[in-house]
Amino acid sequence: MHKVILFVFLLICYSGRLFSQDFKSADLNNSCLFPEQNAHRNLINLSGIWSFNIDSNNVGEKEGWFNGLKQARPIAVPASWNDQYDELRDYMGVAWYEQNTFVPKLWKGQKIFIRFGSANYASKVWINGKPLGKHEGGHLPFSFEISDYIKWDSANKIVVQVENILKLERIPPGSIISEAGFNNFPSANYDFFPFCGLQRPVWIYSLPQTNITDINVVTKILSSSATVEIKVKKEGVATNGKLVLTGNNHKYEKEFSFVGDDAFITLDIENARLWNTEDPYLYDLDISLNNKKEIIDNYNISVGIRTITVSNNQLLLNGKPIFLKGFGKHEDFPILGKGTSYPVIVKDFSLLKWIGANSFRTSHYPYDEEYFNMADKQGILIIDEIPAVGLYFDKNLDQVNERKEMCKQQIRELINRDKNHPCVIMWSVANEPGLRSTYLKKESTDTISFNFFKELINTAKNQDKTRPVTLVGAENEPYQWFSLADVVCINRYFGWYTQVGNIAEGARLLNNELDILHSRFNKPIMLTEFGADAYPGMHAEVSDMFTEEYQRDFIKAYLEVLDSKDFICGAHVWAFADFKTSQGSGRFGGYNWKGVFTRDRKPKMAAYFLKSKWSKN
Ligand code: BDP
Repeated sequence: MHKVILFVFLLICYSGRLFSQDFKSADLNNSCLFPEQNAHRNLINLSGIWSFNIDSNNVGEKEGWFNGLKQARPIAVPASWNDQYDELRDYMGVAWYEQNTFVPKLWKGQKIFIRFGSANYASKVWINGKPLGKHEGGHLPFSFEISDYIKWDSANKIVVQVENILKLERIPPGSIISEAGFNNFPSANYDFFPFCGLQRPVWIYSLPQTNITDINVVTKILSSSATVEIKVKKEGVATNGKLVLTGNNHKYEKEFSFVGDDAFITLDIENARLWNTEDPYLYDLDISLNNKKEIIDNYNISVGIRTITVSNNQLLLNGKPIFLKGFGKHEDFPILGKGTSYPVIVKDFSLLKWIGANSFRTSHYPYDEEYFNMADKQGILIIDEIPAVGLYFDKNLDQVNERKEMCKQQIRELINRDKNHPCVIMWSVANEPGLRSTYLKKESTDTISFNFFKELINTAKNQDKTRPVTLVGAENEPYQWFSLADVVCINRYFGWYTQVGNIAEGARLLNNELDILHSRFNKPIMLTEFGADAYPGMHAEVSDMFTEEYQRDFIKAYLEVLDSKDFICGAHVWAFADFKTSQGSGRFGGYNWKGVFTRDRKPKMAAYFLKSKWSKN
């Protein structure tokens, strides 16, 4: 009898193992550098039409869909799945993608990886039926090594499970009930549509066995010269390397040796040509590894020599005060949803230049890496934000902690990805966090939220000692959080959500509050959001809410207040363009109409007003 029980027990354990596959979380060290094609490295871009199926009952894993989708329809990658088929618009569950591709035999013997620009929100990846790993968080890249799984004589089957179940403990939090201010569908605690899927390009790339795994560049400016400090990390047998920095009619060459896997090199640059918004000059840095005089790997990056600091109520670029003129934006466009689109990126930068802006915030999540390459080249400054929008504190401390750990993971991944871009001038660890009313504000709650943000800001500062860190605050939320930030960033809508229809009263309240914040913190203050909805083409002789005139007058009145204070370091209008939201009674047609450009990038009256103002100064 005992033997029978033991047998049944073992059978159950074994069949359980058949279904439970081992998924390791993606290793951050695999995605430090954007894949590059050169004499030693190779690249295949898997953008195109993939196969797709939704799995609303979540049976795919049990039924072995990772071996290939039996039923599927075409879907574009990169793009959100939501607007590619009508019935997918509001689908937030589990879905599967499949692509089959050869890997050239010439790549044999190299280290081969697959890299996802992002997968929103959580994903698992298989190749040729074998589990590779998993990743959580919807807007940052992750990679897995696939060298040992590749078939060289037939196509390789790549299958990805992506799910975007809106959950309270996620970043950003979904599925929240109206008490936090939102009552919308699909239900999310933030004001943009929860677009999902494989929204960024997917790459297969190769590296030599001995390769450069990471580069960290820090630039410093001395009185008449500058230094470029470079840390190179490698794996494999190389003991030496060489770097060449070229620019401004000079070439700086230096050979270096590794201590362990790291090498630190400092270059002194005489008469450095500094990177700034007027002259975004980029030097070219070429790093190579060599083995007995033969080059075995190299990597090329652009270097902008610049510093960004905060002092005396001002934000300083290269030691000189800079005023940030620009917008909060979204990755959002018809049909693509949040999918990467190079034409839209190019168009947005051309409009930023047209209007005279010098900056934007990646509200409310990290954008595609091409935004950063463009901004480096065009001298546009970026406040780089993790997807911590709609954070809230209530009595469920387990959920609060889960959100905190996910925020920290996203800070680490964000800085890992964007650290070498001169355009990135500040990290933002949250947008408009709030205390819920059920969470008794007088209790220990303030300590909990304060420590939460302290930990996030320290995480950013420990990883990057060269940039300011901030969090963006909403109306009526605790001021004490700002004591942790280098720049006080606030979003204000007096004259829109409150003091409705009364721009003058809104501007008066703004004026008063700015003075209070200044005397309390004595730090530079930035208005990271202010604006009004304008339905394109709606006009009135006396400006009424929702008309283009009201939006223009609102922005004008706010800018007048900001101009009158010398401690303001920036004004970002909300928003750059109209964007899709969940449905709600405050979101006419399922859109936020606060764009100064329409969703298809046509200027409203406010855009012409801003152009006339910003192009002048
Ligand atoms: C702010 C949010 C932003 C919203 C905006 C608005 O930061 O995401 O879209 O308000 O309501 O609260 O238009």
